Amino acid sequence: MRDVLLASRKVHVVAHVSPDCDTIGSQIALNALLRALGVDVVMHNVDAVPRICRYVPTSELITSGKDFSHLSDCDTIVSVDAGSFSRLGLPKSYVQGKKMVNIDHHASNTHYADINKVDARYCATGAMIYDLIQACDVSLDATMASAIYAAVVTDTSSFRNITTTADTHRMVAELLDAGADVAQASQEIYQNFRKERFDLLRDALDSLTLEHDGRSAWIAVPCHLYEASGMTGEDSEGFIDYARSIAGVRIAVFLREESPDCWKISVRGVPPYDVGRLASALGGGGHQYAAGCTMHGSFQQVRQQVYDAVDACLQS
Ligand SMILES: [Mn+2]
Repeated sequence: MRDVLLASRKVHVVAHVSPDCDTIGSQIALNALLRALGVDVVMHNVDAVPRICRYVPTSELITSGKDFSHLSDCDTIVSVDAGSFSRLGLPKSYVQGKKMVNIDHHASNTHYADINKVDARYCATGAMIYDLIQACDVSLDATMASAIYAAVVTDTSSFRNITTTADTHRMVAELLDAGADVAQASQEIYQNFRKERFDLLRDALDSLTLEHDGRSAWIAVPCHLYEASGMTGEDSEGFIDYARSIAGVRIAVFLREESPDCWKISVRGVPPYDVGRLASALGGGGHQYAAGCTMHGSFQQVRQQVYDAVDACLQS
Protein backbone atom coordinates (compact mmCIF):
# COMPACT_ATOMS: atom_id res chain seq x y z
CA MET A 1 0.00 0.00 0.00
CA ARG A 2 2.82 2.39 0.88
CA ASP A 3 4.26 2.02 -2.63
CA VAL A 4 0.88 2.69 -4.25
CA LEU A 5 0.50 5.86 -2.19
CA LEU A 6 4.04 7.02 -2.93
CA ALA A 7 3.51 6.44 -6.66
CA SER A 8 0.30 8.51 -6.73
CA ARG A 9 0.11 11.87 -8.46
CA LYS A 10 -2.42 13.09 -5.92
CA VAL A 11 -4.35 11.22 -3.21
CA HIS A 12 -7.91 12.00 -2.19
CA VAL A 13 -8.52 10.86 1.40
CA VAL A 14 -12.23 10.46 2.07
CA ALA A 15 -14.31 9.85 5.21
CA HIS A 16 -17.74 8.23 5.33
CA VAL A 17 -21.07 10.08 5.23
CA SER A 18 -22.42 11.30 8.60
CA PRO A 19 -18.79 11.39 9.70
CA ASP A 20 -17.72 10.61 13.25
CA CYS A 21 -14.44 11.29 15.06
CA ASP A 22 -12.88 7.99 13.94
CA THR A 23 -13.33 8.61 10.24
CA ILE A 24 -12.33 12.30 10.50
CA GLY A 25 -9.41 11.60 12.84
CA SER A 26 -8.17 8.85 10.51
CA GLN A 27 -8.53 11.15 7.52
CA ILE A 28 -6.53 13.94 9.20
CA ALA A 29 -3.79 11.60 10.46
CA LEU A 30 -3.45 9.92 7.07
CA ASN A 31 -3.34 13.32 5.37
CA ALA A 32 -0.50 14.35 7.70
CA LEU A 33 1.34 11.08 7.06
CA LEU A 34 1.12 11.48 3.28
CA ARG A 35 2.32 15.06 3.51
CA ALA A 36 5.25 13.88 5.62
CA LEU A 37 6.03 11.37 2.88
CA GLY A 38 5.94 14.13 0.27
CA VAL A 39 2.73 12.91 -1.38
CA ASP A 40 0.27 15.47 -2.74
CA VAL A 41 -3.00 14.95 -0.87
CA VAL A 42 -6.45 16.48 -0.42
CA MET A 43 -9.25 15.79 2.08
CA HIS A 44 -12.83 15.96 0.84
CA ASN A 45 -16.08 14.43 2.12
CA VAL A 46 -19.69 14.55 1.02
CA ASP A 47 -20.80 15.68 4.51
CA ALA A 48 -19.35 18.47 6.66
CA VAL A 49 -17.02 17.83 9.59
CA PRO A 50 -19.13 17.43 12.76
CA ARG A 51 -18.73 20.06 15.46
CA ILE A 52 -16.98 17.74 17.93
CA CYS A 53 -14.03 17.11 15.56
CA ARG A 54 -13.43 20.70 14.57
CA TYR A 55 -10.86 21.24 17.31
CA VAL A 56 -8.48 18.76 15.68
CA PRO A 57 -5.71 20.66 13.84
CA THR A 58 -6.10 20.82 10.04
CA SER A 59 -9.80 19.81 10.16
CA GLU A 60 -10.41 23.20 8.54
CA LEU A 61 -8.63 21.92 5.42
CA ILE A 62 -11.36 19.32 4.84
CA THR A 63 -13.74 20.44 2.11
CA SER A 64 -17.23 18.99 1.74
CA GLY A 65 -20.12 18.73 -0.69
CA LYS A 66 -21.13 17.00 -3.88
CA ASP A 67 -18.88 19.01 -6.18
CA PHE A 68 -15.80 16.94 -6.99
CA SER A 69 -14.41 19.12 -9.78
CA HIS A 70 -11.44 20.32 -7.72
CA LEU A 71 -10.42 16.67 -7.25
CA SER A 72 -10.04 15.86 -10.93
CA ASP A 73 -6.24 15.58 -10.71
CA CYS A 74 -6.45 12.85 -8.03
CA ASP A 75 -5.50 9.40 -9.26
CA THR A 76 -5.86 7.54 -5.95
CA ILE A 77 -8.72 7.52 -3.44
CA VAL A 78 -8.19 6.27 0.11
CA SER A 79 -11.32 5.70 2.18
CA VAL A 80 -11.07 5.48 5.95
CA ASP A 81 -13.53 3.76 8.32
CA ALA A 82 -16.12 3.02 5.61
CA GLY A 83 -17.49 -0.53 5.55
CA SER A 84 -19.04 -0.28 2.11
CA PHE A 85 -18.68 1.85 -1.00
CA SER A 86 -22.13 3.38 -0.51
CA ARG A 87 -20.99 4.74 2.88
CA LEU A 88 -18.75 7.19 1.01
CA GLY A 89 -21.56 8.86 -0.90
CA LEU A 90 -19.26 9.09 -3.93
CA PRO A 91 -20.66 8.70 -7.45
CA LYS A 92 -19.36 5.63 -9.29
CA SER A 93 -18.35 7.88 -12.20
CA TYR A 94 -15.97 9.83 -9.98
CA VAL A 95 -14.17 6.69 -8.84
CA GLN A 96 -13.85 5.16 -12.29
CA GLY A 97 -10.28 5.01 -13.57
CA LYS A 98 -8.81 5.81 -10.16
CA LYS A 99 -7.00 3.45 -7.84
CA MET A 100 -8.93 2.85 -4.65
CA VAL A 101 -7.61 1.90 -1.21
CA ASN A 102 -9.92 0.94 1.68
CA ILE A 103 -8.63 1.17 5.27
CA ASP A 104 -11.21 0.02 7.80
CA HIS A 105 -11.96 -2.00 10.92
CA HIS A 106 -15.62 -2.96 10.33
CA ALA A 107 -16.22 -6.72 10.38
CA SER A 108 -18.89 -6.24 7.71
CA ASN A 109 -16.49 -4.51 5.26
CA THR A 110 -17.32 -5.52 1.67
CA HIS A 111 -13.74 -5.18 0.29
CA TYR A 112 -14.91 -2.75 -2.37
CA ALA A 113 -11.51 -1.29 -3.29
CA ASP A 114 -8.44 -2.37 -5.32
CA ILE A 115 -6.46 -2.62 -2.11
CA ASN A 116 -8.36 -3.54 1.05
CA LYS A 117 -6.66 -3.12 4.40
CA VAL A 118 -9.41 -4.41 6.66
CA ASP A 119 -8.87 -5.68 10.19
CA ALA A 120 -11.79 -6.00 12.60
CA ARG A 121 -9.44 -6.56 15.55
CA TYR A 122 -8.63 -2.84 15.67
CA CYS A 123 -10.59 -0.70 18.14
CA ALA A 124 -10.64 2.17 15.64
CA THR A 125 -9.52 2.92 12.10
CA GLY A 126 -7.40 5.62 13.73
CA ALA A 127 -5.34 2.86 15.38
CA MET A 128 -4.73 1.35 11.92
CA ILE A 129 -3.39 4.71 10.73
CA TYR A 130 -1.17 4.79 13.82
CA ASP A 131 0.34 1.43 12.79
CA LEU A 132 0.70 2.67 9.21
CA ILE A 133 2.64 5.71 10.45
CA GLN A 134 4.95 3.37 12.40
CA ALA A 135 5.34 1.09 9.38
CA CYS A 136 6.31 4.09 7.24
CA ASP A 137 8.93 5.12 9.80
CA VAL A 138 7.45 8.58 10.11
CA SER A 139 7.58 10.24 13.50
CA LEU A 140 4.26 11.10 15.09
CA ASP A 141 3.52 14.83 15.11
CA ALA A 142 0.99 16.66 17.29
CA THR A 143 -1.63 16.79 14.52
CA MET A 144 -1.47 13.05 13.93
CA ALA A 145 -1.51 12.38 17.68
CA SER A 146 -4.48 14.65 18.32
CA ALA A 147 -6.43 13.20 15.38
CA ILE A 148 -5.78 9.58 16.33
CA TYR A 149 -6.63 10.26 19.97
CA ALA A 150 -10.02 11.71 18.91
CA ALA A 151 -10.63 8.62 16.77
CA VAL A 152 -9.70 6.14 19.49
CA VAL A 153 -11.30 7.79 22.53
CA THR A 154 -14.67 7.94 20.74
CA ASP A 155 -14.65 4.57 18.97
CA THR A 156 -13.79 2.80 22.23
CA SER A 157 -16.50 4.79 24.11
CA SER A 158 -13.73 6.32 26.24
CA PHE A 159 -11.84 3.02 26.54
CA ARG A 160 -14.88 1.14 27.84
CA ASN A 161 -15.51 -1.13 24.83
CA ILE A 162 -14.13 -4.65 24.84
CA THR A 163 -12.08 -3.73 21.75
CA THR A 164 -9.83 -1.75 24.13
CA THR A 165 -6.59 -3.66 24.74
CA ALA A 166 -3.24 -3.19 26.42
CA ASP A 167 -1.92 -2.22 22.98
CA THR A 168 -4.59 0.48 22.79
CA HIS A 169 -3.33 2.02 26.03
CA ARG A 170 0.32 1.73 24.96
CA MET A 171 -0.57 3.55 21.74
CA VAL A 172 -2.44 6.24 23.68
CA ALA A 173 0.63 6.79 25.87
CA GLU A 174 2.61 7.47 22.68
CA LEU A 175 -0.13 9.82 21.44
CA LEU A 176 0.02 11.84 24.66
CA ASP A 177 3.81 12.01 24.46
CA ALA A 178 3.48 13.31 20.90
CA GLY A 179 1.13 16.12 21.91
CA ALA A 180 -2.46 14.82 22.07
CA ASP A 181 -4.28 16.98 24.62
CA VAL A 182 -6.67 14.92 26.79
CA ALA A 183 -8.22 17.95 28.51
CA GLN A 184 -8.97 19.64 25.21
CA ALA A 185 -10.40 16.47 23.69
CA SER A 186 -12.62 15.88 26.73
CA GLN A 187 -13.82 19.45 26.66
CA GLU A 188 -14.57 19.52 22.93
CA ILE A 189 -16.03 16.04 22.58
CA TYR A 190 -17.85 15.49 25.88
CA GLN A 191 -18.39 18.84 27.59
CA ASN A 192 -19.47 21.17 24.85
CA PHE A 193 -23.14 20.29 24.23
CA ARG A 194 -25.96 22.72 23.65
CA LYS A 195 -28.78 22.67 26.17
CA GLU A 196 -31.21 21.62 23.41
CA ARG A 197 -29.43 18.28 23.22
CA PHE A 198 -30.70 17.52 26.68
CA ASP A 199 -34.25 18.55 25.77
CA LEU A 200 -33.97 15.96 23.01
CA LEU A 201 -32.41 13.44 25.40
CA ARG A 202 -35.32 13.92 27.82
CA ASP A 203 -37.77 13.15 25.02
CA ALA A 204 -35.66 10.19 23.92
CA LEU A 205 -35.57 8.76 27.45
CA ASP A 206 -39.35 9.18 27.63
CA SER A 207 -39.52 6.54 24.91
CA LEU A 208 -37.20 4.10 26.72
CA THR A 209 -38.80 0.68 27.06
CA LEU A 210 -37.59 -2.78 27.98
CA GLU A 211 -38.62 -5.96 26.17
CA HIS A 212 -37.68 -9.62 26.40
CA ASP A 213 -37.96 -9.62 30.21
CA GLY A 214 -35.51 -6.75 30.42
CA ARG A 215 -32.95 -8.24 28.03
CA SER A 216 -33.54 -5.69 25.27
CA ALA A 217 -33.88 -1.90 25.64
CA TRP A 218 -35.40 0.47 23.09
CA ILE A 219 -35.19 4.21 22.46
CA ALA A 220 -36.86 5.96 19.52
CA VAL A 221 -36.74 9.58 18.35
CA PRO A 222 -39.08 10.62 15.52
CA CYS A 223 -37.97 13.43 13.22
CA HIS A 224 -40.45 15.99 14.56
CA LEU A 225 -38.54 15.96 17.86
CA TYR A 226 -35.29 16.81 16.06
CA GLU A 227 -37.08 19.64 14.29
CA ALA A 228 -38.61 20.92 17.53
CA SER A 229 -35.23 21.04 19.26
CA GLY A 230 -33.20 22.22 16.26
CA MET A 231 -30.96 19.19 16.71
CA THR A 232 -29.65 16.72 14.12
CA GLY A 233 -28.55 13.11 14.14
CA GLU A 234 -25.07 13.97 15.35
CA ASP A 235 -26.59 15.54 18.50
CA SER A 236 -28.13 12.22 19.57
CA GLU A 237 -24.79 10.42 19.29
CA GLY A 238 -24.44 8.36 22.47
CA PHE A 239 -28.13 8.21 23.41
CA ILE A 240 -28.04 4.45 22.84
CA ASP A 241 -25.49 4.11 25.65
CA TYR A 242 -28.23 4.86 28.19
CA ALA A 243 -30.24 1.90 26.93
CA ARG A 244 -27.13 -0.24 26.79
CA SER A 245 -26.11 0.61 30.35
CA ILE A 246 -29.21 -0.80 32.07
CA ALA A 247 -28.48 -3.88 34.20
CA GLY A 248 -29.60 -7.05 32.48
CA VAL A 249 -29.87 -5.54 28.98
CA ARG A 250 -28.12 -7.71 26.37
CA ILE A 251 -29.18 -5.79 23.24
CA ALA A 252 -29.94 -2.06 22.98
CA VAL A 253 -31.70 -0.47 20.02
CA PHE A 254 -31.92 3.19 19.04
CA LEU A 255 -34.33 4.15 16.24
CA ARG A 256 -33.78 7.61 14.80
CA GLU A 257 -36.12 8.94 12.13
CA GLU A 258 -33.82 10.84 9.77
CA SER A 259 -36.58 11.95 7.41
CA PRO A 260 -40.23 10.89 7.30
CA ASP A 261 -40.37 7.07 7.33
CA CYS A 262 -36.58 6.72 6.94
CA TRP A 263 -35.10 5.23 10.10
CA LYS A 264 -31.48 4.96 11.15
CA ILE A 265 -31.18 1.99 13.48
CA SER A 266 -28.26 1.58 15.89
CA VAL A 267 -27.78 -1.66 17.81
CA ARG A 268 -25.42 -2.53 20.65
CA GLY A 269 -24.87 -6.01 21.98
CA VAL A 270 -23.25 -7.70 24.93
CA PRO A 271 -21.13 -10.78 24.08
CA PRO A 272 -22.07 -13.31 22.78
CA TYR A 273 -24.94 -11.49 21.03
CA ASP A 274 -23.59 -10.62 17.59
CA VAL A 275 -25.56 -7.56 16.57
CA GLY A 276 -23.28 -7.07 13.55
CA ARG A 277 -24.91 -10.12 12.02
CA LEU A 278 -28.31 -8.86 13.09
CA ALA A 279 -27.70 -5.52 11.34
CA SER A 280 -26.33 -7.24 8.22
CA ALA A 281 -29.53 -9.29 8.00
CA LEU A 282 -31.45 -6.00 7.99
CA GLY A 283 -29.29 -4.59 5.17
CA GLY A 284 -26.74 -2.75 7.31
CA GLY A 285 -23.50 -3.72 8.99
CA GLY A 286 -20.84 -2.69 11.46
CA HIS A 287 -18.98 -4.41 14.24
CA GLN A 288 -19.80 -7.55 16.20
CA TYR A 289 -21.20 -5.65 19.17
CA ALA A 290 -21.99 -2.24 17.62
CA ALA A 291 -23.79 -2.00 14.32
CA GLY A 292 -26.57 -0.29 12.42
CA CYS A 293 -28.79 -0.15 9.36
CA THR A 294 -31.23 2.08 7.53
CA MET A 295 -34.88 1.04 7.16
CA HIS A 296 -37.94 2.51 5.49
CA GLY A 297 -41.52 2.40 6.75
CA SER A 298 -43.72 3.53 9.59
CA PHE A 299 -42.38 3.37 13.13
CA GLN A 300 -44.57 0.34 13.88
CA GLN A 301 -43.41 -1.53 10.76
CA VAL A 302 -39.73 -0.81 11.31
CA ARG A 303 -39.83 -1.52 15.03
CA GLN A 304 -41.55 -4.86 14.43
CA GLN A 305 -38.90 -5.93 11.90
CA VAL A 306 -36.08 -4.97 14.24
CA TYR A 307 -37.91 -6.61 17.14
CA ASP A 308 -38.11 -9.91 15.24
CA ALA A 309 -34.40 -9.71 14.44
CA VAL A 310 -33.50 -8.97 18.09
CA ASP A 311 -35.80 -11.79 19.16
CA ALA A 312 -33.95 -14.24 16.89
CA CYS A 313 -30.56 -12.94 18.04
CA LEU A 314 -31.40 -13.33 21.74
CA GLN A 315 -32.52 -16.91 21.11
CA SER A 316 -29.41 -17.87 19.11
MN1 LIG B 1 -14.55 3.33 13.42
